[in-house]
Amino acid sequence: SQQLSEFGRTLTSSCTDGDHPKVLITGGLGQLGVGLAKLLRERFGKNNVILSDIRKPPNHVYHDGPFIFSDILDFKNLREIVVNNNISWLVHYSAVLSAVGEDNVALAKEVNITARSVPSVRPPPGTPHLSCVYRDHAPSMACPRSMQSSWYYHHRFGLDFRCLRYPGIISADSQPGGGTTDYAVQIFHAAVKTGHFECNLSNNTRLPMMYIDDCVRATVDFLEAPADTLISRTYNINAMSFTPQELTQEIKKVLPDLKVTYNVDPVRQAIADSWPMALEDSAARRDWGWKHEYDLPELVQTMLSHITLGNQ
Ligand code: AKB
Repeated sequence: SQQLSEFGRTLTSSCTDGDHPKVLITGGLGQLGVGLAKLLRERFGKNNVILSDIRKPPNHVYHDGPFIFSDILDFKNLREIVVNNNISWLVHYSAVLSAVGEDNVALAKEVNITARSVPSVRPPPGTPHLSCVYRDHAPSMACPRSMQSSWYYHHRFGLDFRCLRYPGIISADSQPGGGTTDYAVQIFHAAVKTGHFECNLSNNTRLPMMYIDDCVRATVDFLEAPADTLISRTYNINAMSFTPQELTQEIKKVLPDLKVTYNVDPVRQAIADSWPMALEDSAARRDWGWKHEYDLPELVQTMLSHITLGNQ
């Protein structure tokens, strides 16, 4: 055990920058990872936040900070990355989103369930303070199976496991891929570019949603919340709920000529119909002070000004 703690100390002194955590974000090139990395790098320094993904990143990602090409399904490699980089916070954003998951159930199971079970993330010897934060990929109210083994490792080995269940996340400069809530991002781009949008959910489908800045801020607050304030390890967060029709009406206040037609995708519609219309997040508000800042009008103003400016 002395050898192990020596090993831990060596890594600690050579790999951390002061008291900052060393963070690995898997699935880091997706809709959420780049935004989270930006905020964490401002706080902890660029080299203390590593992105990993199974895609080759655009060049600017290399300039923004460290990137590792890695397949989340290669558990041995993931453990090597954690140990070799003295990772103390693992943010697990790798996910196959809902609609793509329906098309490829085997892959969705591997990525969303197997890869999240702890053998891949259990703290290896010498990194006893590993924290894991998972993005739960489907806003179901049930505790997903993928979290159960993390609970076990929390109780058995003290793994500081935390899970945040997000609603559909809406962002201007990064695109979701293969989700059921994607329409709520695509409509803004279509509204600005062509003035016409064909929606793949029915006009009265109500789903929970959040602007990305709220999502990133919530995630950092949750990561930093003292462990003794967390009565649970799994929290929902929510900001607003709306239907395609309500979103359209709000966008039309700024772009009155927007025309929305409906061509319902049965797969996405069935998924949406199985989800709750809102996520109950009173526990997050009570235990670690979660509070959203963006409601529907604020979201629409912000999205349209980002997209319009980006197109100039
Ligand atoms: C999806 O639509 O799959 C995701 C989600 C769970 O909200 N955006």
